[in-house]
Amino acid sequence: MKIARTFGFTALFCVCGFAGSALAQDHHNMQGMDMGNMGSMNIPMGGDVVKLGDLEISGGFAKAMLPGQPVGGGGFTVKNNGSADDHLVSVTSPMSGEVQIHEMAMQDNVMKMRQLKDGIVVPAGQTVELASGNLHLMFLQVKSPFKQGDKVPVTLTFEKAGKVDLVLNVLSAQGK
Ligand SMILES: [Cu+2]
Repeated sequence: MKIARTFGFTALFCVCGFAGSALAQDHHNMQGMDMGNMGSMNIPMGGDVVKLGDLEISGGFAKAMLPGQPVGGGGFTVKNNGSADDHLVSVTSPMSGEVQIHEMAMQDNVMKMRQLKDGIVVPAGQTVELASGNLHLMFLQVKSPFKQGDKVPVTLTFEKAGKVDLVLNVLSAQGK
């Protein structure tokens, strides 16, 4: 897998803190990401399991931020138990001016992250993990830096299933 081979590169830097050690340690998660049935051991410790229609959302987490750091990272896992695709359209949080959905991808041999302005598809019968670095949430204009043990409320909007509130548990800066 191309991404896995590039973990050591400094080009992996991502301002929301997903590059480097977290990616290197979790790259087995990324490799398993397109498999529909993730073992629970691969899901980071996080918030509760929330059900919304056919969707099951779990493992909500955010990373602790350094004082003065304006941008934070986080994620969750969403499983689509239904027979129709759904689509995560947007994420908002009262603790952040804007929440973007990001992906990291190789571009000209450099790992870059970009905003997925159209959100992401959650295919029928599959699990999508915004947690392992490839896909993640990025919190912009964070009002006060997330501290380990804090809770970050977010609202997810899905095209079919609608809106749901989720609480992200703030883990260490390494996402552990
Ligand atoms: Cu990012």
